[in-house]
Amino acid sequence: MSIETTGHDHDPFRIGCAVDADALDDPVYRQLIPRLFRLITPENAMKFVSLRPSRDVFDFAAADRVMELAEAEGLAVRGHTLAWHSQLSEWVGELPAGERADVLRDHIHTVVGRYSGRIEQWDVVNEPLDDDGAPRRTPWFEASGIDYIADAFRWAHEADPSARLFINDYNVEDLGEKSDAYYVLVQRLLAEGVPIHGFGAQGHRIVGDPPTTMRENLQRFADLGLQVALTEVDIRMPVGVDEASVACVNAADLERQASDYTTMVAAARAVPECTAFVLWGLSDGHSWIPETFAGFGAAHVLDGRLQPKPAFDAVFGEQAQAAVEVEAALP
Ligand code: 9MR
Repeated sequence: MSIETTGHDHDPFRIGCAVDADALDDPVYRQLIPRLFRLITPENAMKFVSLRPSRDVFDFAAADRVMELAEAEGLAVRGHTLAWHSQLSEWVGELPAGERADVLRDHIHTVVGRYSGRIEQWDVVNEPLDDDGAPRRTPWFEASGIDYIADAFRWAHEADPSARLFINDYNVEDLGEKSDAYYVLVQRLLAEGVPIHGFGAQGHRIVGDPPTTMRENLQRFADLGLQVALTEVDIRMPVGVDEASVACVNAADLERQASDYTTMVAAARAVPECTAFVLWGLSDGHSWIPETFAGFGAAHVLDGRLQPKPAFDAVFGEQAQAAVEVEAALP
């Protein structure tokens, strides 16, 4: 499979996946990623808690491993994520609110600066709004109010003027209350001259409930001059166990899942400014879903034995070579 080189502002649509730095020790995992994907997102390695064991210490070991893979294989990287309320080191919450803005500025300058010129897109602020569109009461919000969002983008831009800077959230694929709130927020940030370049819709979905207005929704952000991306796609389904205690799924759900992936890929591809469609993990065996949603799983397009599911063709249909690449990577 040929891997095209990537530029910045006029990227073609790329299919990507989230990479678990620890799993890179597995040669099959390591080999399969560049065979299938042209873009990767570190799943956890660039989160605050991973990088910052204490205020004075930065630990870049896991993040650097993901960058080594990307650079060895010519893959674009989506950095994830700088200002988020989750996976935030406990010591941040213990700081007086007045010191937190300094910590965030230092964090963003150091992390974005370290990888300057090497990370194409950054999820600068992740999940800053609640489902009703109100600002989420995060430790960063408590410290600086809503201005922390603009500040974070400005600091990231100072540290790497070439990176495309995204705001990212879940439940914003379709038109609706939450995506409307983002639309208003992004317009305000742009009017204030804040360097924001992208809107990321995570795309965590449940089978049988595909987005219905995703193209229109993404296009309105694109029409503001932004890139858009599907940043963490998976489509979970109920998972049972058979008499031999083997996990099993309903065949009809696999077909519905393929149809839902088809719907999402088509809507994303229909927006010329959509630069990425990122699957969250490499397979059902590397997915956050079973640990988080009891009774659900099988959200990916590859199963736990790295075998393509019906949804695989929905995503890779235009690359007939993809299934051959999976086969070739298996022992
Ligand atoms: O996939 C990630 C999982 O390994 C972590 O335990 C979890 C902690 O919240 O975060 C997962 O990734 C999240 C992503 O960074 C932001 N959007 C929601 C994702 C699923 O929780």
